[in-house]
Amino acid sequence: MKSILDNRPALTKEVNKVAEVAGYLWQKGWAERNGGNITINITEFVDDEIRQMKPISEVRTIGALMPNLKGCYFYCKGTNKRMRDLARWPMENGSVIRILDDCASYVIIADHPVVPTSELPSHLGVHNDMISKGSPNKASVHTHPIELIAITHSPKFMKKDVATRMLWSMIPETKAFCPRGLGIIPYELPSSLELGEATIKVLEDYDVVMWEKHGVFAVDCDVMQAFDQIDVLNKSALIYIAAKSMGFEPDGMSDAQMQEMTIAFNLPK
Ligand code: 2HA
Ligand code: ZN
Repeated sequence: MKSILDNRPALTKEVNKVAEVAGYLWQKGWAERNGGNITINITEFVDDEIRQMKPISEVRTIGALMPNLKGCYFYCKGTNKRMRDLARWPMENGSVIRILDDCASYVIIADHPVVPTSELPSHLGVHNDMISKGSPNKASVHTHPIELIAITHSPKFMKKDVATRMLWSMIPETKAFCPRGLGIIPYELPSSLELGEATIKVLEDYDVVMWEKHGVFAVDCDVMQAFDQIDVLNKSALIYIAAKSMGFEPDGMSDAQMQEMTIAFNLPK
């Protein structure tokens, strides 16, 4: 069977990275059932032949206006699809969509009429916003990392930057590789417009945001880097929990040690 990936090595590489990350999310226990979703702006890999491809779905509305996404193309995980299946069969568990000229609707163009993720309005809203700011970010990942979600069940960690400071102080790499920290979004209904809007707002100051008692949403230049940011944050949460289960509150790196590292690695304050 023909695939949009045939003879397109650059696009294939991007989709294969999504599949690899989907496998990690499953192995880490962050992607139960159909949990989580990934969207990638693949417009830079689209050629004339793809632009001519006929829709394989009816026209579907996004539910919000996305003025910067006219003629853009995205690979999206399918709604109700499993990350563990996507890891092996990315084009059966996700699809490529084209945003139409009204900036409010889309069609699926390949390979199968797999309907995109339930969080599509949040994801596309974020992509729309990143384009408006000239951001190089092309990937957005939503997943359910166990230990990071667990800390959101404590109100003290829901205060601005309390979780960020704790996570950064567990191991020097965390601030180095997630230099903007973890933004906090108080609980909102999954898939809601409110959740999407809050995500766009908090992403102005962070690359990874926490949806209280639900999961994280991360953006980066590619899917692997978005995954890495979540992974280093969750590693810190694991160290915190390991210390707590040994019966003590971890000291964390001191302010002086954090400061020294921030200067040495040229990180934002
Ligand atoms: O796609 O995780 O938040 C399943 C979800 C929705
Ligand atoms: Zn979710």
